[in-house]
Amino acid sequence: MTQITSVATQPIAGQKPGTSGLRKKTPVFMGRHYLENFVQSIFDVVGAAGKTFVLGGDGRYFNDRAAQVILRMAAANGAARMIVGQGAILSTPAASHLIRLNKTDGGIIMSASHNPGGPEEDFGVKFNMPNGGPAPEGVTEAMYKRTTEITEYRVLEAQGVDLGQVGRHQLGAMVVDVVDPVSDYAALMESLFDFPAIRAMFAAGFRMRMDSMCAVTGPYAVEILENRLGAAKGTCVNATPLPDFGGMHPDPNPTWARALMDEMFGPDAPDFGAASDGDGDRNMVVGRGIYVSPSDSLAVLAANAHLAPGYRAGLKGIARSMPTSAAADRVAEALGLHHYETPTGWKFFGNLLDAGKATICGEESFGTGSDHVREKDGLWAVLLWLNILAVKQESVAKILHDHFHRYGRNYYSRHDFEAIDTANADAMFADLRAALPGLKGQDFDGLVVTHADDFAYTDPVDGSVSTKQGVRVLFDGGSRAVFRLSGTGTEGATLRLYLERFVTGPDELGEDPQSALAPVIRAAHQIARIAAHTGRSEPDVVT
Ligand code: VG1
Ligand code: CO
Repeated sequence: MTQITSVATQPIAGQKPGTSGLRKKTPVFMGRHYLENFVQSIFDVVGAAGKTFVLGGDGRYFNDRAAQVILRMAAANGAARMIVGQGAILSTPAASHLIRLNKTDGGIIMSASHNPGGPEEDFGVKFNMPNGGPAPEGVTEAMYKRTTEITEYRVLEAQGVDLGQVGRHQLGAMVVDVVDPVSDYAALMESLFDFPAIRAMFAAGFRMRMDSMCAVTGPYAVEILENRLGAAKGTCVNATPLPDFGGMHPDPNPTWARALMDEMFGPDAPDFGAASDGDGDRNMVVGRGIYVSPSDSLAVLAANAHLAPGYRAGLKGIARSMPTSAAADRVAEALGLHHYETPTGWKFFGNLLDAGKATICGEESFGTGSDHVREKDGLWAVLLWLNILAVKQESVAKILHDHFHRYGRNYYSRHDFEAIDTANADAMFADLRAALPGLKGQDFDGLVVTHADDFAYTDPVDGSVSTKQGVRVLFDGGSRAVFRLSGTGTEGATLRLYLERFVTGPDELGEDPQSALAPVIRAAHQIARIAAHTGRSEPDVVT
């Protein structure tokens, strides 16, 4: 007999979801009642009785044990059925797809995404809605409020379910369906892209390197790229998900995906390179000898999406997060489409996608996706690039070059200053916000401020308002600096400084972004007095 136990608990401070779910150091998550309090708060807000949820994670340390706890709590809270990826594995986009495909009541994803994993690193939990997208702010706020009042949680006294075994299991009165994490997702990709054309390109000798960074996309990449599309064996590297991501930082950018960058800029570089993050929603793409910035990737994908069968009818609109460069806006304007500017975080795209206002969305942080799911999707972006390359029969370098000549170039870079003392970061933003009204008209190193504000967003679908989403300073000539504090870190504060400068062309299209942006970088440092507040004058990570 299985029995439901109510366990007395007390609120634990700080269980406030950030940009994407609740992320903490793994030992914090493994602490007494920590996971349980948060999961019970999720169920208290969304209700579990009689419902069906999807459950999976990126395979990081504690993923397997957390899954068993969540299952026993779901059963105790009266859930009817859980759909779980085999081994408790699901990439974030695959989870989003399963939520939609099975018309479930939502899903729980165990991931701290691009944050490192391991006993001393990070863990995370987020809830996705029945539309497959991350819970909006109103819902995560309610969950947080619940964590501040919680007095008990419910758990089923039972042995764990064998999650290694695909098929139907029973946990108390609840059904647990363990599913292959890859097959439904792979079928979705096959429905969107011209697999025969991509297969023909590989068969003709096209070479690629896909670096899964020992995180969740390995099995997906091997099945889709090597097995279904015929890419050479060994195309996929670091393709086995490991609990500590092999000690790597599973964040696909030029700093953390160094080995891929070296390969792509080396003497015998493949035609195309890509990497993805911990939970598989981010992507970095690289051509032979050329890096594609995420903002440019979004613009190129939007401009060429019609070459893929899933987007042949054209796009309904294009959305980007505010700090993302305006390169995609220029494509939207050329195509006569609406474009939208949202706060950082994929949850803000959900309503636009549901309402049919946007088809393609993107963020500067290596995230691109479309209305096929309600999350950003790393492999989707890689496959759309492959589809475009297969149809155009041109190199990545040529495609980018032509794109810049047609639309102009938005030079772009993000500078991250990590692990800043939180009080110092807060003081810097307080000063910056106080200075905003007086900035207009001021000259910083030859750049004159035309507009400065704290970005606020009114959702065009449900009218909800999100304030304090990043400080923007616009300069004459179309340059821009944006300041934000990260909402995904687990240690101190991280300042994100986003820099942009537009050049129409045809001259000056081939500069190094850091030198093209040098005046904007200097102005940004002066305006926010970064060194005075943080003691830092150089960023830790440049993307
Ligand atoms: C970062 C990125 C943001 C992204 C978020 C989640 O947030 O800037 O664009 O949506 O991570 O991505 P922040 O608050 O640290 O800037 V993931 O792949 O970590 O789910
Ligand atoms: Co991610």
